[in-house]
This record gives sequence, structure tokens and C-alpha cells, in this order.
Amino acid sequence: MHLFPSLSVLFLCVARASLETKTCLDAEKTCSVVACSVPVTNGTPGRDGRDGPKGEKGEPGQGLRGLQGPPGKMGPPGSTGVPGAPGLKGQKGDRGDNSAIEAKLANLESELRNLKAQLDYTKKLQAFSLGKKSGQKLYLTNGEKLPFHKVKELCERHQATVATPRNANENQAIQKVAKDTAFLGITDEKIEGQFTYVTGGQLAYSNWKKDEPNDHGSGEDCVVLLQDGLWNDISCSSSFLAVCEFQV
Ligand code: FUC
Ligand code: CA
Ligand code: CA
Repeated sequence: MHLFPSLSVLFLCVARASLETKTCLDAEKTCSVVACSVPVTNGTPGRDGRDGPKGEKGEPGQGLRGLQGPPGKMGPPGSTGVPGAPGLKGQKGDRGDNSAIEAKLANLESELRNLKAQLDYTKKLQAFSLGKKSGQKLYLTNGEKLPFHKVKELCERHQATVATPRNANENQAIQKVAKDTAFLGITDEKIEGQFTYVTGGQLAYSNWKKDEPNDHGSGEDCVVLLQDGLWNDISCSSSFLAVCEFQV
């Protein structure tokens, strides 16, 4: 590095030396090798010395700062915040797939129609077999002889009431069914001497035997249909044929 500038200065000095001695003195100030009128022989420059000791640490700089370091570690989690306000109501969902249920429903409806038709047919068949005519009530007996309140219970268990004639025609229909003396759905249990239908209401029709009702003995508050179709008041605790009346 130092070699070429030194040579160029040396060449310049040698070129001018023979012309002017005085300038050599000036040149001596800048040249390491000077060829002047007084000959000087210098040796070649020595090698660079070793590096000196490390200097003391300098004061912190005042000017530019270093670059920002990386972010620090994550801190501990904060406490739970207060709940937010409820969101808006969502839109109504779609109806979903009801095809399986609809198919089942269609089957059930079909089956119900079949059952109704069968029931209708069975009712007609039974009415025909019992000789029942249109608009007539259906009177049935199971042949049992029971005290009045047992007869009432039996008929109620069969969604029926105790046979109750409201006219001569009905009285005759019960007479045909009853092959023995049968209870009717009529009593004077509430008010002695005042006979009413057990289903409610004053008598609209009666067919008393002569001298009846007589409330004989310790009292008679129930009514029976005799074989001749006439009525007699009798003790409710006595047992007679159970005939029930069905609305069909
Ligand atoms: C008549 C009837 C009574 C009873 C008695 C044996 O006096 O009025 O109800 O049947 O006979
Ligand atoms: Ca009575
Ligand atoms: Ca009597």
C-alpha cells in the first residue's frame, strides 16, 4: 500500500534533483528518500510493529441507539372479564326431513280408516242379528240376577245404563229381552214417592201394575218390569235380572 506513492514521490524528486538543490530541502520534508546534492543512503522501512494493547471501553455513545430487542416472555393470564350482552336471536331453522314420519302417519291413517269400516260392519251385523231396527235402543242382558246397585255398576262398566223404557214401544222391547223379572233404571231413593230416571229427570212414561207403587213393607224404592210388561216397586237389595241399555 505504501510502496507506490513512495516510488512516485521518489521519481519526482530524482527528476528535479539535478536542477535545483534548494528544492531538495523542501522535498526532504515530504520524501522519505531524497536524492540531493549531499548523497544520503537510507535503509528500507522496517516491518509494521505488533498491535498495541486493547484500549479501555469507551463511554456509552450519545447518538444513535441500538435496534429494539425481541419481545419479552408472555405475562400471566388476566382475570376473567364480565359476560358480554346476549347476541341477537337467530333465524328460524328449516323444517328438517319429516318424510319418514309422514309415511308412518299415512299408514296409520289408512289403518284407522280400515278399522272404522270394520267396526261399522260389525255393529250392523250385531244389530241385524239382534233384530234391532233403525233408531231403536239396544237392550242386552247377560242373564245375571243382582241387587239394583250391582246391576247399575255392571251396565256402567259396559258404557251402558240400566234399561229404562220411555214409551210403550221401548217397554215392549225390554220385555222381549228379559225372560224374567228385570230391574229398570228408575227409583224413588231421593224423595219417597217421587220416581225419577237414575240418569236424571222426571218420569215421562210409566206402566204400573194396579195398586203399585205401594212402598210395601220396610219400603220399596226400585222398580221391576214383570213378565206381563207391568211395573212394581220393590226393594233395591233384592236380586233381579240385569238388562242394560246401549246407545248404538
Ligand atoms: C206386593 C208388591 C210388593 C211385593 C209383595 C210381595 O205387595 O207391591 O212389592 O212384591 O207384593
Ligand atoms: Ca219407595
Ligand atoms: Ca210394590
